[in-house]
Amino acid sequence: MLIKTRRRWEIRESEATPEAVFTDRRRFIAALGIGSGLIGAGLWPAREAAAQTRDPTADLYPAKRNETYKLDRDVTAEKFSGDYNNYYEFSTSKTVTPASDALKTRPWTVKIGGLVEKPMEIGIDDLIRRMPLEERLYRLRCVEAWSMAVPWTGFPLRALVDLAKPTSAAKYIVMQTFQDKATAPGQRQFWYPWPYTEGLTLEEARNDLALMVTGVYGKPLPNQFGAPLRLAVPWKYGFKSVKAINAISFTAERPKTFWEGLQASEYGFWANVNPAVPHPRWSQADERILGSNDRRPTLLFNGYAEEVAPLYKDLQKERLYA
Ligand SMILES: Nc1nc2c(c(=O)[nH]1)N[C@H]1C(S)=C(S)[C@@H](COP(=O)(O)O)O[C@H]1N2
Ligand SMILES: [Mo]
Repeated sequence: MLIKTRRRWEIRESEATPEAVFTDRRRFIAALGIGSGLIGAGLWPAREAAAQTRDPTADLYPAKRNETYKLDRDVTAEKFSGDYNNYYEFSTSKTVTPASDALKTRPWTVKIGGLVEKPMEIGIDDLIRRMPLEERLYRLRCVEAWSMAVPWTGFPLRALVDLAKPTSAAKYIVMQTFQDKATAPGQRQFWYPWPYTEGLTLEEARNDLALMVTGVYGKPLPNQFGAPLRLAVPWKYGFKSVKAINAISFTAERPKTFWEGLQASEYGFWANVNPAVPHPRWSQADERILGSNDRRPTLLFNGYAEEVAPLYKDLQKERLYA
């Protein structure tokens, strides 16, 4: 066998090689059909092995990359992006594993309701198989002034909106995270407005950039990234990109979001990235690149102005950037 001796203390190739090489190697392993053999032999870290064997859609990864979406920087290594997460259901520190591994992501049902032609409940595997999966390289800018760049796999949110068929009265899409105090200790902290709730206008949801994410680094999403379904809206601060979604509804009213509920003066509904508009307590002018001490200037709409600025031309009276 090719990858036979791998000692526990040796670093994984995914950490040492560029992402593209990593993806190719995975494709190669999948082609040989030896993935499960490797897992069985204990050559993969246990946690990853569990995720790989459990996921009934694993055969869909890696998905073909959509080359439209380019980065202006290197992809962040998974050892950094997968080890520095915001996931308040599990911890308010950046170390959410292994706590987040307690979440069972199968079976998983997504409820779609509100102002739609026909409300439905759909199993996650059914949903994923009905949607056009692709890989996109996206930046993510957290409101805390750090950023990363990752290869998400997912499908355009627009495809889900089309499936749901909102009525003409619908103006917003609202997405919520699961609620389960037994597995998510953070949800026992009653002063947070659980469940984590986020929303977009329907026009934003239909923008090409809005992506529903089911995987990353060429494989199904590890739990700390928000498995089995999370949002990626890269022109907005990271807190808009809600994780572990199990309810989606269409409304006429703008939803009250989780962070708005906690501190409306600091975290609003729009939350578009803008280096010229400081957070009340810190500058947003630049950002720390995850996994390094390098800082880079933050860009308007996180570098996606060309794609999304037109969405806001008639909304200048709104508090668009916080
Ligand atoms: N359900 C839920 N979704 C969430 C959060 C959270 O605490 N709970 N944190 C948000 C924040 S602040 C950020 S920056 C991103 C972080 O995503 P990552 O951990 O994949 O980098 O997830 C967002 N989605
Ligand atoms: Mo964030």
